[in-house]
Parts: sequence; structure tokens; C-alpha cells
Amino acid sequence: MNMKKIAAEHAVQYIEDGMKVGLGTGSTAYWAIQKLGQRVQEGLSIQAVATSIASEKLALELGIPIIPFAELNGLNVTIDGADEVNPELHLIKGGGGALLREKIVAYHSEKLIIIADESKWVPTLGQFPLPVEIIPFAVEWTVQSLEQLGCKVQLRTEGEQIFITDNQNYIADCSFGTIPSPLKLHNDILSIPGIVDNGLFIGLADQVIIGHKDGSVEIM
Ligand code: ABF
Repeated sequence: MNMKKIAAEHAVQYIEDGMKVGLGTGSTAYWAIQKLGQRVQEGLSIQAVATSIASEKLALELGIPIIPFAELNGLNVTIDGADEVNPELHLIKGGGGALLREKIVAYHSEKLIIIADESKWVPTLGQFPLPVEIIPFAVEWTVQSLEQLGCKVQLRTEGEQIFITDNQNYIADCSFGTIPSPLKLHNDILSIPGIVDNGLFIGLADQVIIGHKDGSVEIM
């Protein structure tokens, strides 16, 4: 059973004619975009924005209309993946490198539906290294400031090169091991100059759909 696909296809059932929809990024959101594309080809009428260049490209290939942000006053719903989800529905996102666009789009959505396989459900956030988007200027100092918050920092690479986000920034992957106070950490990180945003999504998710090995979905 493809747990990501099951969760994604369940979420797409909630999309109705006329909705303004945010398209997530990653291998789970991929299945949601595929299913939405199929529904659009069958006659569903939606307007969409994407959280990454990759998702926008996929959506356009499938015939999903991508609308300029200036022409939309917010969104009805966004469907996106996550790297970790805790029982309060706080999230770690950004493993795919798109956390900033994902957070902007989530913030402007009436509803954020998170889709994930069962491995993403955790009692406490932090096992997954927290992605932090940082600007390249004085990156060494920004990394030092992050380390002072008690994590080990790895600047993300892609092959031999430093990974560059869609916004021309870097990603620092910060291993905390455990994050007992996500809101405090979120605010502490954002107080460091040079940091654009981080992958903690606090109070943004409205619903989480988990796909299980046996083919069932669980809705939180
Ligand atoms: C995006 O894709 C990210 O925020 C998250 O990092 C990632 C989830 O990965 P996947 O769906 O590929 O498992 O939603």
C-alpha cells in the first residue's frame, strides 16, 4: 500500500468546484497534485497556487490553472505534506526545502490539510532535523547563533554544492533530538538576524490525514 498516495487522495475529496487551492511540495503532495489534475481533466474547476517551482511545473503539466497571487485574495484550502506531526498538530516541515513558500501559502489559507504516511506521526517533535532557511550573507555567524540554541547544524548540500532554495537562500538542518517547547524554539530562532523562517509550523494545521499500511486513513 502506498500510504502517501492514500492520504493524498483522501484529502483531494474535499476539494470542490470554485475553490482556491494551495498546492504543497514533496512526495506526498505529489500524489495530491496528480489526483487534482485528474479531477480537473474530468471537469473540476479550481484556481491554484503552488508552494514550489517543482509543484507549479507539475500542476501546469496536468492542466491545473496556476493563478498569479495578485489575483487571489487568499485561499480556501492548502494540501501539503510534513516531516513530523505531533498530537497538537504542530509540524516540522522543510525537508523538501520549500518551507518558506509553504508557510506563506499556509498562512493565507482558511484551512491547511496535512497529508502524511504513518511514519510522520510522533509524540514529540525534533527527531527530524529542523530545516531553517537562512540568507547566504554571513552564514557562518548565523550558524553559530543557531548552535547556541542547543543543536548540531548541517548546512544542506546537493551533491557537491550548497543547496539553494527557490528563494535563493540556504537551508541549515538543525538536529535538536527533541523539541519540548516548539513555540519557544520557533520564536528564539526567528529572533536571530539572517534567518528567514524555520520549519516549525505552530497552530497552522487544521486537519491531518494519516495513511496507514493496511490502506486505512486516520483523520486528526
Ligand atoms: C513538504 O514535503 C515539506 O514540508 C516536507 O518537508 C516534505 C514532506 O516530505 P514527503 O511528502 O516527501 O515525505 O511537504
